[in-house]
Amino acid sequence: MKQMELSGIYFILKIILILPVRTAIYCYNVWYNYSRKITPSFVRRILMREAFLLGDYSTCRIVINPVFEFIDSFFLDTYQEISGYVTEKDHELLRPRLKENSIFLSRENCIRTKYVWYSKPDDFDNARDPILIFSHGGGFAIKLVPLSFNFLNNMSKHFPRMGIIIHDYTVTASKEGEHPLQLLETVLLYNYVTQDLNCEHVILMGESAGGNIVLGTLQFLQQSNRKLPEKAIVLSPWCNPTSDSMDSGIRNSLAYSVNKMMDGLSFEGLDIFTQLLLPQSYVFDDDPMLNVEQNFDSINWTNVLPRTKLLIVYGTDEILQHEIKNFIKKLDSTNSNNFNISYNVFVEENGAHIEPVLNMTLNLEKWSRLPAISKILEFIGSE
Ligand SMILES: *[C@@H]1O[C@H](CO)[C@@H](O)[C@H](O)[C@H]1NC(C)=O
Ligand SMILES: *[C@@H]1O[C@H](CO)[C@@H](O)[C@H](O)[C@H]1NC(C)=O
Ligand SMILES: CC(=O)N[C@H]1CO[C@H](CO)[C@@H](O)[C@@H]1O
Ligand SMILES: CC(=O)N[C@H]1CO[C@H](CO)[C@@H](O)[C@@H]1O
Repeated sequence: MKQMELSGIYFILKIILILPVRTAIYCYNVWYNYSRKITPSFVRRILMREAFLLGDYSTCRIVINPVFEFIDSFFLDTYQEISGYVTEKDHELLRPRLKENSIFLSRENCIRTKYVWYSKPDDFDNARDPILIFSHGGGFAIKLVPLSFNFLNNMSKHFPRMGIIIHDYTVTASKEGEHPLQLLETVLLYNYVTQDLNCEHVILMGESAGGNIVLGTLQFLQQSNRKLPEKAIVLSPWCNPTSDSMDSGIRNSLAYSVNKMMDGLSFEGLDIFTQLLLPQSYVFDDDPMLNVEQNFDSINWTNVLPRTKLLIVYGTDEILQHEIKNFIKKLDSTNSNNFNISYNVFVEENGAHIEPVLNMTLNLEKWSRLPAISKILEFIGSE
């Protein structure tokens, strides 16, 4: 306990003393070597990236998550809890991947998850009005980043008739958060929204690790013969969270040496998230619902795409773009009528990881005209 407190204090000291210096040096480097203008976005990217690297495995649990939860609580009502059991059909899908020590082997284990209505019109009509389920990112380990509230708030202003639910799934920074719990919790929430609330126009939205959860969930819903959501939006999805991109040499390629300086995410940071995520009691190496690009399952995606309209957004400054582009190519090669790169993909020029979610433009008019945002809004509003 004492040691944990100490490492928390040590982390905070480093944030105060080292972070400003590192950020200044890296910003200077981006300006001097790559001739990019240092915008507030660059300062934010580099601050986030370097702050995370000053911590270690325990930082998420002892500092970052408590601080984020504290700040989030000013913007959100209390989380509600729902619980349920894995159905027999779902269990059949999981069982081949479960090892002897998995807690999911028994169907007696109750699954619990938390969510909150971020926005709900007083006369919300379950049959007519759209409902958006938001799965936040943070490498499966971190809670909702408070910087997301500008995005969520303006989104709710722009679509006053749309319900927005934020999913507070169990993160890997807590001991019980082993994969595929995040997926099962998302399916549980989806069941609740579609069966208990009878919502008919569901949109799943996820950013980064949340994007991975959305892509896994779509496949799970399809394989378990559920009705799929009308739309899904993934922003900078982490496509291969447990595969090591070091092996493929991507990290050392020339293009990535530039992206590494520009992005808000680092390969070293991803490694920490991967270590926390690696399932102990689940066979994941060939799982198409986890490493969605590497283990791409074209048969299942051929069944998903006609049912769910998918939008993928990423930026050209991202270190994750290589696997996102490959994933898009694979989706495109299924030749679905409901997916083409010109409509279902938006590439943000000079955009970093999850840039649309973190953009701090306060004026609704201006915000809704930012290229990536305007595409997302148009997609949500489309028939
Ligand atoms: C791409 O999809 C959109 C929406 O489904 C459609 O309007 C458009 O015609 C398609 N474009 C091509 C080139 O197939
Ligand atoms: C928001 O996005 C626009 C367009 O990409 C960019 O010019 C602006 O600097 C961003 N603002 C912030 C505060 O992130
Ligand atoms: C027009 C409008 O409501 N814009 C809001 C976008 O979100 C930010 C952060 O919550 C608000 O400050 C703006 O007023
Ligand atoms: C390759 C393949 O068919 N993968 C899975 C797709 O979904 C079905 C169920 O709908 C599974 O049985 C397959 O294993």
